[in-house]
Amino acid sequence: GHPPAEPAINDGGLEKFNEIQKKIIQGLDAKPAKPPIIEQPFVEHKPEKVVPRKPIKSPANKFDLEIAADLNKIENGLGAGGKAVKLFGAELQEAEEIMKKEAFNLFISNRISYNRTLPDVRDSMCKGLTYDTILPSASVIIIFTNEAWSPLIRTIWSVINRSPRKFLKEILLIDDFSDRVELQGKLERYIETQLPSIVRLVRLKERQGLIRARLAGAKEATGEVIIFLDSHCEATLGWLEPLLQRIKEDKRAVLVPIIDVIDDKTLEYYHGSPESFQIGSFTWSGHFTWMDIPKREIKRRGSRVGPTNSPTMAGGLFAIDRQYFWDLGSYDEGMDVWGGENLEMSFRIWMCGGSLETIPCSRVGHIFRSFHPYTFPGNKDTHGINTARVVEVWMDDYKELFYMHRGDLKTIDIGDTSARKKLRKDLKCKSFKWYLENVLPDKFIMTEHSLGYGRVMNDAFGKQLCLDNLQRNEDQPYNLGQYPCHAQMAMSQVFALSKLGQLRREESCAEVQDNVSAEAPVKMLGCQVDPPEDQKWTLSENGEIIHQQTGKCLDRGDNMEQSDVTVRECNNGPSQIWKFDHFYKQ
Ligand code: LR7
Ligand code: MN
Repeated sequence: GHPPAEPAINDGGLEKFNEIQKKIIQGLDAKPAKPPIIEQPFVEHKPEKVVPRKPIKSPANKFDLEIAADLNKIENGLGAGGKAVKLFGAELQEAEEIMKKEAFNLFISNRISYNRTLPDVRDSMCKGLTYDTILPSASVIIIFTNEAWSPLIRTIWSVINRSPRKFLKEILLIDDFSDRVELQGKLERYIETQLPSIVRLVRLKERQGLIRARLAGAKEATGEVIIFLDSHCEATLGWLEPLLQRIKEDKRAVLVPIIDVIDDKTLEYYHGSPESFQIGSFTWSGHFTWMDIPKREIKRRGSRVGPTNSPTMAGGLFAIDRQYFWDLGSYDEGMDVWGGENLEMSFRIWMCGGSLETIPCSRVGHIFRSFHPYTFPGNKDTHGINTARVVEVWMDDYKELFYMHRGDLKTIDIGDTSARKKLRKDLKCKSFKWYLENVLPDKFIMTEHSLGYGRVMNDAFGKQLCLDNLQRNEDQPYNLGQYPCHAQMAMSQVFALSKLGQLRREESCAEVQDNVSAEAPVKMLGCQVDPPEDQKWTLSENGEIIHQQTGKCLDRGDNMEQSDVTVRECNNGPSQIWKFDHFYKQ
């Protein structure tokens, strides 16, 4: 094998590394990808009958004027049927200014009816399904911190308008210590005068973060099933019944709807093809991702609209039997603000005897925002710290794969996790290995499925370069790059040569076109379970990485700085000799 790696001579990438860290703290790197969107014909439907407003008991006050003024802003029919709203000129400019602060188009949202109609986006097979007349009752819990007024109110109305009254026991609004003016007295007044009495508001006395805010909601709830929603959602027709039906059948089934995209700029409710939805997965860096439904799961679930086993959930929108929520250990109270709780709960559900399922006939839209429009007290990387708690408690030795991407978190104080470790023991939960083998059997595990992994270094010309994704968007094909090696392994420089011959990252694989000329770029694109011929590589005795189909060698060129790598005719030169941090003999 190769000798162990020397520490990198010049860590020129530190600045960039810090840049990435900053992004992670802001949650930008952690943003889940939007599911793919395939347009289908638009079908409008009328909402359930709107609840009459309550007669106002207490005397009129200043908030009534504000509430009326808000209603005056609303333009008849704008955004109806979930259609996009487009702005021009001065309005567009004003909206863009607002978006910089709110992370979505509040200007448009304020003009769209709180009760707007939405398309019936469900698979046609859903309309043929029938549900029991007696189903468990639901408490819908909407947590928020400094959410803008109109998306919050629209979320509430969408639930009221599209949930059969006999199943909707209550809507609980949990205010995680907002200080936006309009969320103070005006909100109580709105609830009192405009909303049915099933809506209740609970104010937290200090900022708790979304995890403890949800816990507070669950403690207040009285329904048999609790359903959590983010505060910028819209529920569509028939969203509730299939969730309640499935929990009635199996109390240990935790359910997520299909989460549709509400466009952050136009407020369009996208209606993707019903067959194209994706389920949740995760990356070793500790982030939630979407994945296609594996063939074996399509076979197992039988029907296109059957409950679809999902390895993880996005976290914001899910239904769970209330008792089961507590029996299963609710949430890790040691987690702050945002991030990680969704993977914690996903692993826990599967490893401790439950199942996590996507219910295709239940569809709820969510505004995917480009940043978090609220503060992170202490400016902490809560996603990273929370995720470190997850890996310490649930991932056994596989936690090393996480630290490989987030070496910075290995030494940071993540608080006490002993209560959660005890919970895992008490519930007699299975191992993470079991989870990987049974719930995510196709997941690439670098330490088990490769011949070599880590940084891939080239020492030519007295200056070490490493393979690097150069921060290029991994959701689409990109050219494989190189960059001065980081002293510590950084996310952008983690690569592996898999036993199947893939030169890969976690989800992208290196490919070279068959009919290339003397020198050709190396494309990184989505890996496949059975790698195609043009994505196969071998490692020679002296460290060349040879593309099988073309017989060409991975080559650094004469580069000394950030650049793209290529393949060239093999020549045994130093620019073609690579070594991995970790290397196993074939
Ligand atoms: O300190 C806070 N207190 C809160 O009450 C921070 C947030 N919140 C509220 C906030 O107002 C919102 O209603 O918590 C909710 C979620 O916050 P978002 O909307 O900023 O989160 P997100 O949609 O960007 O992130 C997703 O991942 C999070 C991980 O912690 C949560 O689980 C979110 O609920 C989750 N959102 C979804 O799953 C919606 C679909 C997104 C996808 C994919
Ligand atoms: Mn959200």
